[in-house]
Amino acid sequence: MRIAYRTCPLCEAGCGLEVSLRGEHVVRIRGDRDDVFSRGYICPKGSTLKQLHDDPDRLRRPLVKRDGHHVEVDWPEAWAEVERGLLGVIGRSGRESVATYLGNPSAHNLSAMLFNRSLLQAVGTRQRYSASTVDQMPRQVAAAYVFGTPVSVPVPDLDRTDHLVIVGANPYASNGSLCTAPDFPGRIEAIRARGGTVVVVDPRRSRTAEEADRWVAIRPGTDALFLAAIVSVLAAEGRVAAGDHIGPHLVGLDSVVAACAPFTPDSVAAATGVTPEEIRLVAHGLADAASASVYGRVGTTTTEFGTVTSWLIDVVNIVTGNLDRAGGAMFAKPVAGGASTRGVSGTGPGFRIGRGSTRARGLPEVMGEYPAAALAEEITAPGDARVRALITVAGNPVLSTPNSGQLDAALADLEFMVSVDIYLNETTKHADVILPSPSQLQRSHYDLALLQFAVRNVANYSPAVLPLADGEPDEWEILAKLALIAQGHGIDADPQVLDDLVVAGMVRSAVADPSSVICGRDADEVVGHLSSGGRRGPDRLLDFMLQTGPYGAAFGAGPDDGASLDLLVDNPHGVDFGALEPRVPEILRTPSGKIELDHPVLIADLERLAGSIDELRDRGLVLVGRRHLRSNNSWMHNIEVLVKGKPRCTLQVHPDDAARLGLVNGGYAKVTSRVGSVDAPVEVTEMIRPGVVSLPHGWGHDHPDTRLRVAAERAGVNSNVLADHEALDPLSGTAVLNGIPVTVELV
Ligand SMILES: Nc1nc2c(c(=O)[nH]1)N[C@H]1C(S)=C(S)[C@@H](COP(=O)(O)OP(=O)(O)OC[C@H]3O[C@@H](n4cnc5c(=O)[nH]c(N)nc54)[C@H](O)[C@@H]3O)O[C@H]1N2
Ligand SMILES: Nc1nc2c(c(=O)[nH]1)N[C@H]1C(S)=C(S)[C@@H](COP(=O)(O)OP(=O)(O)OC[C@H]3O[C@@H](n4cnc5c(=O)[nH]c(N)nc54)[C@H](O)[C@@H]3O)O[C@H]1N2
Ligand code: SF4
Ligand SMILES: [Mo]
Repeated sequence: MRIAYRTCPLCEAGCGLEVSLRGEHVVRIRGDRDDVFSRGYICPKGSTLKQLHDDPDRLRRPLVKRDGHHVEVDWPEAWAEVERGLLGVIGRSGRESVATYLGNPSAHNLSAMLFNRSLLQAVGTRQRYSASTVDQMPRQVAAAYVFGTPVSVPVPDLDRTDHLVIVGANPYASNGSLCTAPDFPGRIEAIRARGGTVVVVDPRRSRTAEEADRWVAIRPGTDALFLAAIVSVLAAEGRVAAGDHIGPHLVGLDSVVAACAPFTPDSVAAATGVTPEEIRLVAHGLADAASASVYGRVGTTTTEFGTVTSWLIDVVNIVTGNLDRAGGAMFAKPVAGGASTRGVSGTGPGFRIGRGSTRARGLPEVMGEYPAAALAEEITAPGDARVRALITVAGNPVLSTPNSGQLDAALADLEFMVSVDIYLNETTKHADVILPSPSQLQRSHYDLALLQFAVRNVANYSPAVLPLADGEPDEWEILAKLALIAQGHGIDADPQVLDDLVVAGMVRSAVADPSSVICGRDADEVVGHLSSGGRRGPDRLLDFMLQTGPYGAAFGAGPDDGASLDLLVDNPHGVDFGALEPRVPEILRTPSGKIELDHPVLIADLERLAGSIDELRDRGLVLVGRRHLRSNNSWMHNIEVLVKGKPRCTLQVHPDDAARLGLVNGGYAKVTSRVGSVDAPVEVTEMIRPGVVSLPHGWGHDHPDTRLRVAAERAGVNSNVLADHEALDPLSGTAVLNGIPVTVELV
């Protein structure tokens, strides 16, 4: 028997796992009680890394499509097929005819975090897509305008706050997002246990709402109105006070407050469905609390005012004096560094979008990518510059992105597609080649992305629990080889060569960067140091980031106990660098070096918001999503222990609406939007406000030619057949997945 420790890579909470093994057989997985961050907490998904590893449907060998069917081949054959297909399209139609789509698990994957960039560079296309534009992009865009980088996202200081207002998030199901906090539920309960208050703003009485002191049953898509009204209430009462710690570093407060003034509680009550009294109550709760924090997530970002809503969350935190102080909304200082710690404090180029635009609709680039909602039309709309090939990495856009029926058809139309994925599913069934990455237990891990949004500054590294099979490449080697092939280096090109180039590039730019702790050092010496002991690939790059990060050992120039990979290897339960500390003004990277609260793009969007009040008020039935603790987006429905039990893909309907529409519990309803229609089983429940129905996303596993035997038995329906690809938050290109106008009728 041996025990291995491993951070769970399935969601943003990053719980520590204790894996018991007999030889190479996993016997048990439970929470690691000594983990410095999660302290033994685990959700039902965490222990299923074993089932995931053992899943007979999980791909272990590459698949190539022959005569319409996928067959297993060996790696050289798969690579030859990739080279033929990819270079064929590039040769005929150019690099812009190749699109890339990076999915959510990339953000939980050290290989992908460090080598996707090389792949994108090698392909050399602006046709880049990812799950960001069906998720958090608005939150990042708002942060980039105001604080200067897209990762300068304030998180609620959960463990010290007296008053938490959760808007459009359900951490009891999701375990939190853009707020890395293992045992988020326990942290919420601790707020109440120490006498604090929790308010949940959600059209559904979610599990989180049930645990809160107050549930505000807002109408979907109207949170920006609600938040602006809070600002207007506090301004009218003369209670706007950013605090002495923020005031000197803030510009534009007065103009923002003035711009919010017209959004009085009376003027937004009908559209939001929240009474003026209740809006005032929430405003007063925030202003009266010793410390408070507003936190918003998917229910706020995937809406037509996603960016302005995210910004208004920051505005409310600022006007109540809660930005960047204990118990308020604070910034993590990631141990491995990131855009919020690099470069020169107090200066930056300013954020802008629109370096390029999509071919069919002219939608602007945002953070180097185009809206996922535009991918289908970029493939199908006639023209020389059509997308003819697609590379997906850890993505399932056929279930995850709007108007998925259209995308499904478009993918069938491609000349070539290659997917790096672990399943033959609704998306990868279209791929000519599927390159399987090893299982989650077969690779090392560090949460490079999500620890940038953690409620404590911690660092946790896990080596691979299980070895790779003979000849099985690690995921970074797959991505590096893809990059090399896309660059024309051929199928025998060695990923190790690219790895050496990447590390040398990183080191050289750091030693030449006056703001780096290793500025002026000898690059070769640093590379030698990193490579001693034979470290390569993501681990070597991670060591570099840890050593040069804000707590770094800096190859001997930093503190003795400074961060390095060796330090983390010696501390398998993680290293705790402490509670969040104030970071303003050090974190600011705006052109002025201030918090640019009144960025003209954001102020201007308030006009669009004001102009939509009547339309939002008059909207009929709308659809929202939801998550379940035992499910994970679209891809964990093949794990029997997670999906067993009563069906979860149901249409939740309030009893009043059910009566009006003639729907009965357990019956079927046809849900129809502008772009599509699905038949779903009805669940009549008081847990949703009237006028709103809810269907979870990620289901619809009834596609032929997939290999998901367990999932197919409980296929469910795909809610994104209903999401309209034309409905976007224009500031971020993010799809409207919540608040979709629908009609519902009895089947
Ligand atoms: N209607 C509606 N739609 C939504 C949402 C919603 O709330 N409502 N939520 C959105 C959100 S927040 C997100 S993040 C997106 C997710 O959208 P996507 O990222 O497109 O989809 P996932 O369901 O995460 O699919 C992940 C894919 O990665 C594969 N995979 C899993 N692990 C690995 C790995 O380690 N390596 C590789 N190479 N592949 C792996 C899986 O087999 C699967 O094919 O969906 C969005 N879509
Ligand atoms: N178990 C599980 N955990 C997950 C995932 C999963 O699929 N399953 N996915 C992971 C991913 S990729 C992400 S991004 C996170 C997401 O994490 P969360 O944002 O916490 O996700 P949800 O649980 O979907 O919660 C969104 C809530 O917003 C509400 N809502 C919908 N529309 C509106 C609106 O217009 N206004 C307001 N105020 N509320 C609204 C919904 O009813 C829902 O309760 O979860 C992550 N964790
Ligand atoms: S909460 Fe998230 S990180 Fe923790 S065990 Fe569950 S899936 Fe894994
Ligand atoms: Mo997400």
